[in-house]
Amino acid sequence: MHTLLILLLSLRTASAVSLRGISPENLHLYEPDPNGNWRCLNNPEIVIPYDRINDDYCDCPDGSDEPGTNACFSSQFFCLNEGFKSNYIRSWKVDDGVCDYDVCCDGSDEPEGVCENKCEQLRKEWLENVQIHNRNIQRGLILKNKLIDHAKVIKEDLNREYHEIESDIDELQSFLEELETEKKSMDKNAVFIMDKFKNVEGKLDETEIKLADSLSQMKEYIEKLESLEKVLQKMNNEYNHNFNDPAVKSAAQEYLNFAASVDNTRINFNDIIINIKGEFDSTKLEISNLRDSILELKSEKKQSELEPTVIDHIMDVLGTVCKEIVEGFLGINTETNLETVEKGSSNLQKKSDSSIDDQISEVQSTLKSKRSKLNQLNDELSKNYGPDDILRAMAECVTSHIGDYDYKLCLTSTVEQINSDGRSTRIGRFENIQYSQEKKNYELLFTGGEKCWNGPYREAVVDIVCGDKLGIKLVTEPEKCVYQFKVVSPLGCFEEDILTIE
Ligand code: MAN
Repeated sequence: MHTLLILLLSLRTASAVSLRGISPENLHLYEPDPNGNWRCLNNPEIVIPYDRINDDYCDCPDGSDEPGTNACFSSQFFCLNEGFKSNYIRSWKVDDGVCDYDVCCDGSDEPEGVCENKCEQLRKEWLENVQIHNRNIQRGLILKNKLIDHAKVIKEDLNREYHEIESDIDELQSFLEELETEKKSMDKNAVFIMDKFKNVEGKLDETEIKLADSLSQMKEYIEKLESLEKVLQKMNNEYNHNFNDPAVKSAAQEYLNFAASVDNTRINFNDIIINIKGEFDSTKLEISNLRDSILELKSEKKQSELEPTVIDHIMDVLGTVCKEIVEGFLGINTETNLETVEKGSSNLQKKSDSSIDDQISEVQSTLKSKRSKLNQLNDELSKNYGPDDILRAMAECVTSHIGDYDYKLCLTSTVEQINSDGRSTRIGRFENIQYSQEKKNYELLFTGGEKCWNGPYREAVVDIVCGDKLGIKLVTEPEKCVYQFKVVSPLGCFEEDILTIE
């Protein structure tokens, strides 16, 4: 009987206790013990009568005895928000006369009848917002994927260009080596040609001297012959025919026979000498011109003009001409061996119209510019352009007027601040992109901006949020010359940000 009474009493007490502010899953924590008592949740040593739960007096240090009143500052009030999302509200906001619909849409944070239940209306609004949010992310994701595809193509193109330039450099390098080797051998051949010509020209000089000597001897003989002729002529004209001297008669007759056999037109030996000398000089000039042309052609590499057969032919003709002149008039064996000029010397010229030196410097300068392009490409390829290299496809710029300035942001190059006079101040150059755990999104760092008067070099952090079109939403300057941008872009859209509706 006694036990039954206690049980009935405790049941009566339990039913009188308000379980306001307790979530259904925590209800089991708020059951009385067999003695009708209850222990503070985080301080089980403190035992209070069960009916002191929600009696508007704070008994437990953790506030667990007052989940449905504002008696304990630290406790949390549970709003069921049926039909929408359940929530907890800080207990000091309970029964304060304010309907905290943002947390308790069912109005349960205030006494019954004070706040109407707005859960259905708020859920509708929330659903609309979720749909807008999700549509925004989905649109952004489609664009983001297109950008990723484009970035892939850009990177492939860069890689292809890199490899093409790399193989161009290899080819140019071996061509340069070839040209340098050829230049060395050409220099050797030039010396060889000069030697041969010196030899030929020396021999011609000697021959010229011998020729001059022989001609003057001949002139002397001819003069002597002429004076002898004059003596005989005189004797023939003046001898006394009455003296029958057979020796004189015979000599006079011999002279007359001789005079009759000789052509009356006297050979002018001076003219002959002048002619021979003239021909000799012109041959020497031709040889000297030939030498100059060979050397010139060698350096200019005019293939067509310096085929081996052409050179050989010139040499042959000159050799014969010299021989003919000298041997024809004097019978001197000149031994002028022009054929000994090495025929191989003509193979110096074999490639293009420009001289080998010009070609070498042209190849060197092409190599230089190709190498610098290769370095640029290497830098470009090793730059961090974010997830899937997406920024490679985002070299776009956007300008917005915010506060006193226009801000021009080019995602992969620079950020500028432009004042009303149109003067631009560089805030920074694109340095890096990194994922911020805190912001759950990407941020771009721009550094190396113009120096701030009496301050640091300007720099900026650009936070990205999801959007389908690049746009600057906000610019702040939390510290002097350190700027914070909030920018929308598909780059900030993530699949996992799509909200699900239960
Ligand atoms: C300019 C702007 C400002 C900056 C000051 C610093 O006015 O770049 O953003 O704070 O210079 O002197």
